[in-house]
Amino acid sequence: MEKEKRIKSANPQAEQIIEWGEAHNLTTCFERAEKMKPCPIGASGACCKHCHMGPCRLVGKNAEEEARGVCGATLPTIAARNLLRMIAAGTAAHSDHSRDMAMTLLAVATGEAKDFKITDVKKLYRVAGTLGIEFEGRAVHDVAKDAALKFLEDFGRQKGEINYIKRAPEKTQERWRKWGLVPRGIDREVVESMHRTTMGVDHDPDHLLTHGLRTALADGWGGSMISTDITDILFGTPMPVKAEASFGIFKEDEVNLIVHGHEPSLAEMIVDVVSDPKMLEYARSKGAKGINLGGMCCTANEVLMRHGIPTAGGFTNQELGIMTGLVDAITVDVQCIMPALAELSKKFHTKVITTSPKAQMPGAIHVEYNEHHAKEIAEKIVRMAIENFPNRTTLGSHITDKFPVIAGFSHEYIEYMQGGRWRASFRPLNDAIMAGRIRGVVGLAGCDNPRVPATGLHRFLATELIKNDVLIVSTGCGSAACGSAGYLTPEMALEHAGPGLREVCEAIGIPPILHLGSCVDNSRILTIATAMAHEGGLSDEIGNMPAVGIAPEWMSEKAIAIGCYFAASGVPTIFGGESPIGASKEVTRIMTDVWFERFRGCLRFEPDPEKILALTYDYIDKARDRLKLRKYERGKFAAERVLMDMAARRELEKKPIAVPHVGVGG
Ligand code: SF4
Ligand code: MSK
Repeated sequence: MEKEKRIKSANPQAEQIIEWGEAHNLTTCFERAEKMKPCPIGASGACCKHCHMGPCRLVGKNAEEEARGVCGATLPTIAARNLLRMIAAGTAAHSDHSRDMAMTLLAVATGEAKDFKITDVKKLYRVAGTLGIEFEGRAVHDVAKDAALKFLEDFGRQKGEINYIKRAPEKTQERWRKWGLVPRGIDREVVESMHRTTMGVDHDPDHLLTHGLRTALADGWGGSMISTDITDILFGTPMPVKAEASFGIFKEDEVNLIVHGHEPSLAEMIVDVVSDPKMLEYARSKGAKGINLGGMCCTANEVLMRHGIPTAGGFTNQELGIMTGLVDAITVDVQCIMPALAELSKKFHTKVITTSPKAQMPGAIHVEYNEHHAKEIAEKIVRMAIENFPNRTTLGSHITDKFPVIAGFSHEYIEYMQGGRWRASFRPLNDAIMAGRIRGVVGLAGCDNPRVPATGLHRFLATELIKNDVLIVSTGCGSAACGSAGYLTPEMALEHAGPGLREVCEAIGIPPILHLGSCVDNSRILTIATAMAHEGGLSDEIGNMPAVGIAPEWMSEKAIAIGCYFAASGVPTIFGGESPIGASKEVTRIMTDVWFERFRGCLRFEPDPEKILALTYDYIDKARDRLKLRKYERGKFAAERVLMDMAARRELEKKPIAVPHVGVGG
């Protein structure tokens, strides 16, 4: 009997390219994922290779109680150490990206990075306010320099607390202080994680995991939040823009250049350079009608949010993009870049260009980026793409489908859209949740993964959740998955949202899925949750809100760091797939029950998407019960406190103009 063919991607265009690749003997992550079965011992966290007496694999019926590594380590110790190392790696990735942003801000402030400027001065001032930096009557660049130096202190601080901890609701901070979670310095927490997990140091699973949460908070309220704020200051705080998504963004008659990875600075400069008339003329001289810039993964999200640059999609689309045969050059910087790109590109005409001093790839061309010469480097890259256009052949799976996308929902804009310049607030959203129009809020984040029909879980959960009146805020490749399915439009609300959510979306004019940005922009979710807590009527801390985080197709260690800072901040978080610490019942118990008890958040793993939904509704509905909110019933709302009644308006008029309660500045 013929073996049933597995669907590799839920994106029909992606599936078409995969099939074309298979017919042309081109291998992708989808085929490699089929061949490379995960080792069940490592996959469940039961393997330790932290010293050369091992690797030790703790398996067997009573492994939890009886198995020991050569040194005597138990299964819970080994699983907890494995998780802590994942958190440390994820935190390091986000935060090293953030450090580069702080260095760029400093170079802009001191005039060494002449090609950049401070775009959002208001945001700089709000950030300065939070950091305790005087800004009135001072030169913008002096304020920016002080802010950059203050941010850089957060990386190397040995004692004390990272700056942004004080942006969290008081009650959330109290929980952190009670359990010793407040990070001192970002680098310090990462280094201590590596120290504690080396052979013969910390052996208590709860103690290890507590430090894991401290390290994760150094990411969420440290590295990631700093990066989001600096990116907004330098390149502008996003507001809604129209764009397009999927493989149809590539143009047959134009030079196609893709920016892929995570760091936004070079991509921002490329955005400028591609519209330079001299460059367009150069492109025309090579037979192209223009230069078409597109994005991939989170660099895509950065330039999509601020300039409406189209995205070819998320993580699993990167090889497929090259297989369209239409990509003349792809620049990559750091994180989520498949090393397979270089080899694959040799079968086409595509140039793969590595740009980070930290990341090179055999077979790729290296053009090192440096913010002091940003424009010159961007021009060199654009020229390389143009010069490669005449080398294009007809080889490739040319796809024309693309979908409209509305992106650009910064937390500042979300506040603004609920009341305008004078009455910006989170009142309407809180009221809609209280009335039962909106059942709750889900942060749908994380990667897409070739081990499941890629993007399929994002699509399934997004449609089910909005049908049940759950507002979605999305980031990273979760957003790309929704965008490539055509879900990031207001029409999605009309066609698919439940009656309550639809009403709210229509009243405010928003899609039911709000694209908040890249993976580091998960920090915007923390800021939104904090603003909701400050607004009143729901919970006075992030914990106990009718809110859940979901990363159904996660693959990166960064996702684990995000899941843990959500958990520590008070958001129950559900990841898809098998648990990477599933071998240990004790570690699983700590991360679900113990963390929920202490922080009102947790991190759990659930491979069944229907169960992910059931768990999500359970967390949301129980939070509604605890807050004594009206029981959610689809289509039935409490007698309404109108989106904005007079009393609420008067109350809001008293507030300072458009300064978020926490917003960027606290
Ligand atoms: Fe084995 Fe212990 Fe060494 Fe880990 S640290 S490899 S459990 S001996
Ligand atoms: S790029 S971490 S695959 S979201 Fe931010 Fe996407 Fe996950 Fe990378």
